[in-house]
Amino acid sequence: MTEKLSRRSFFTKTLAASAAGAAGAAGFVLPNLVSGRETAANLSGVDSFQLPDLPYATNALEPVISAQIMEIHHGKHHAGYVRNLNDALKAVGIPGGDLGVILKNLSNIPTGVLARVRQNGGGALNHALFWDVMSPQEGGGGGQPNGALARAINTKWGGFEAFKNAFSALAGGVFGSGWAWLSVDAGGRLFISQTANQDNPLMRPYVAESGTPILGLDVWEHAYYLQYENRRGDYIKSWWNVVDWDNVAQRYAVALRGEMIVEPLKS
Ligand code: MN3
Repeated sequence: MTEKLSRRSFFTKTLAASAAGAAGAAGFVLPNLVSGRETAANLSGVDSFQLPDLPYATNALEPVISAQIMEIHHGKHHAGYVRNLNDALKAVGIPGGDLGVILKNLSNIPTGVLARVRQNGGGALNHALFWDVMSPQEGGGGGQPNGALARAINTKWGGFEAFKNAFSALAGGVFGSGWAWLSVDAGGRLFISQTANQDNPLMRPYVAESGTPILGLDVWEHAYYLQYENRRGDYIKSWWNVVDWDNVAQRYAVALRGEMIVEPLKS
């Protein structure tokens, strides 16, 4: 299977499930997913989710993120989350669906697989978003947002530099493994937060502040240690040079409508 096909397959499944879930109203009601135990037999050998391709070559983000890190991070870590998520869902007969919906409704997941779905579903979604909100510097990465997103950042933090400093401090302050996020809350307001492990702001009530993430920074050691060793602050400082603000702005516009882009935007 080519990389293109596996990417399209990830889209198709998440989008098809989104359409089904949309009928369930604005609250991201979990549609039928946990009533499908009888379909478990039909799911054997079927992967609900597939690893999305990187939207650029593994060396495209150098010198900010090395090709070696990208290869291991995407090809081993992200692939492992997707594989383990599929295994957990298959074990209870949940036929996949919209991963964003699943993570917003974790309390509906059977307790026997809840931890595995939370960890690996989070890992699967978080990394898909992470790859997508970055671009090579010559491909639009870095700089500053403009338009409505820039205005919202200015309103909340008083300027882009102040926002960057606040976000960087949060990311640098994650104890152990986790993420820093820029998200949109239910009232359409921006907020920044940090989460542990592979949690993300969708995971109400498991996170202190819930909303729709539009930008995430992975500060697990696997994201930077091979290149930056213990210097997480240097990794964070460099990372701003590959943030794709056009991508984040598109996610912001959709999040203001109470929806989330789960599938990568880049092809
Ligand atoms: Mn990671």
